[in-house]
Amino acid sequence: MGVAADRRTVGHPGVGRVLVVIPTYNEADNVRRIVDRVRAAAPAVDVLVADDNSPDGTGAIADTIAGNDPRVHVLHRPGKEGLGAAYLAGFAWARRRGYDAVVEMDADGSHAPEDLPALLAAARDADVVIGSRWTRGARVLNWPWRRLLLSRVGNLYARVALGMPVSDATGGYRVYRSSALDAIDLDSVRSQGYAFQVELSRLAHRAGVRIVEVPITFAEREHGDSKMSPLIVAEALWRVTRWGVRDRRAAVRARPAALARWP
Ligand SMILES: Nc1nc2c(ncn2[C@@H]2O[C@H](COP(=O)(O)OP(=O)(O)OP(=O)(O)O)[C@@H](O)[C@H]2O)c(=O)[nH]1
Ligand SMILES: [Mg+2]
Repeated sequence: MGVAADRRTVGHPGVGRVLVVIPTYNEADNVRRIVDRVRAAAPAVDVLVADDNSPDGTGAIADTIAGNDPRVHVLHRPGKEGLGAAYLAGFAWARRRGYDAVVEMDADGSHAPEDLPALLAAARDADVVIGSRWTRGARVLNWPWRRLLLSRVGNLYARVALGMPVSDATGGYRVYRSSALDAIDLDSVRSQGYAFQVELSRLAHRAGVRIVEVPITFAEREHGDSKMSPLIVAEALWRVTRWGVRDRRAAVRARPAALARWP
């Protein structure tokens, strides 16, 4: 059976074998809930919990779940290295096993697994699908105004600085088809926090792959503690500014050649 036929008949219709990567650090109160919801919402997808040796025992809980469900897997990492590193390890895990698409999803319930079928439906005709909080039809529930403001301003800045037509470049609920991962040089990625999502958006945009956004219902976490920190915000601000400056310099350098060809 050829790859195209596989994609129609194996895994998620039109997308193929899908791995949902869920990075965890101290998500003992959330990991079982989120995995159960994913399995109920999209029974044909596999799940990989990428745990950074959480002191609260999240990894052991994930092992128990995986022991009872062949579609659930656990990647144990030695220590806390940040969201970006956990995702890169999860992507590599997926590619070694020939998955056709990977999904990024937080463990804390902010990304509703019930929205996953809509994201995967959009992935039939796209290389990257971004679950967006800031597109028509999206909803953000129970977020304090400071977080709303940070996300709106951060996304506006990223869009203007990087010239990307993406409304939620910092959002972490996404589908990457293997076509997108092939087009992006993942080895060059150094970002850790929100910057990781922006960097992958930027690389996908520059690679010219098809990016679509789908409205999601985003909810504030109910259990456990946030890992968001001023350092994570500062990293995103610094990196976006640096990429923006670098892109503008490159555009200016390219201009004389363009003028020489004119008219
Ligand atoms: N493996 C791993 N996962 C992490 C790390 N940091 C955060 N995570 C996970 O990444 C996801 C997002 O982290 P959150 O703490 O929810 O960050 P956030 O969504 O920006 O912040 P809140 O909105 O306040 O929850 C969660 O599933 C975390 O457990 C890390 O260093 N390693
Ligand atoms: Mg969160």
